Amino acid sequence: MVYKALTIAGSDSGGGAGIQADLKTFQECHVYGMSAITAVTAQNTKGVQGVYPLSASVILEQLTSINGDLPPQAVKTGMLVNDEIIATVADFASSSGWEKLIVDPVMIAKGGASLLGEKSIGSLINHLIPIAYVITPNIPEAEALTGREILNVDDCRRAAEDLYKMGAKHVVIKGGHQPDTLNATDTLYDGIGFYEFTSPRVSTPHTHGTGCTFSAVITAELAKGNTAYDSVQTAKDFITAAISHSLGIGSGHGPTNHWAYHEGVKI
Ligand code: PXL
Repeated sequence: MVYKALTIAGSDSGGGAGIQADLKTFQECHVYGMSAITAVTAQNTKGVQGVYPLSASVILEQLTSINGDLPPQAVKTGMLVNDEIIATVADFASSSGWEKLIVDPVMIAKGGASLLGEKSIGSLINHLIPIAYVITPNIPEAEALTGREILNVDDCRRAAEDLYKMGAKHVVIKGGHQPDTLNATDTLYDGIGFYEFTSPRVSTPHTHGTGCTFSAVITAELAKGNTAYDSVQTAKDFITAAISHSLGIGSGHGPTNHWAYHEGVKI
């Protein structure tokens, strides 16, 4: 069986985040990767020089082509830019009956460039989170979505409960932005229990695309039929290897190493 996964996201010309990170990750996970591009960005490790959204009709056409011939076992969303694109993707996902929809609520790039209008946060809450199988915010995104201040793992749990109540079946709050200097702890909540995934914190500027890569592993693992818990554990191991052995390219925030995990590089 060939498992297929789809990413609906922005293109990062520098290859570290967005569509490019997702497709590299799907490949590493031995899942056939497909993409519907929402926006083209001009960027490199130094920052985002330009953002060019595509029209909702172009995005809908890509989704229709893919789904009519190559139905995916799992789908992830990344940069969605604005209300119209969010509504188009959410409507298509609902009418297609996609069960494994992974929502990475991308808002701001590492250097500070906006990838989602601030007023579109309400659209994520109203349209996309209610149909998400997994949502994977980082701490600033979880704060923006819940209105809570998150300072520790207990706050992550409270925010995860809020996001679960908004309709997401599983919530993963990524710990990369925690003040803890020793560890990074991700929190998974499935409406029943909390599960924590801890790894040693790696001190490096080369973390561009970590969020995209992490949620792409979850998507690929779910496409293969793995459980949410196992998919998050694999994503944690994959991203820890990718950050620990980053490539050292570019003069700014460099990309992670998408092949480190499967080359068996020791963490
Ligand atoms: O990491 C968030 C992200 C998502 N999608 C695109 C991006 C970025 C960060 O730069 O460029 C296209």
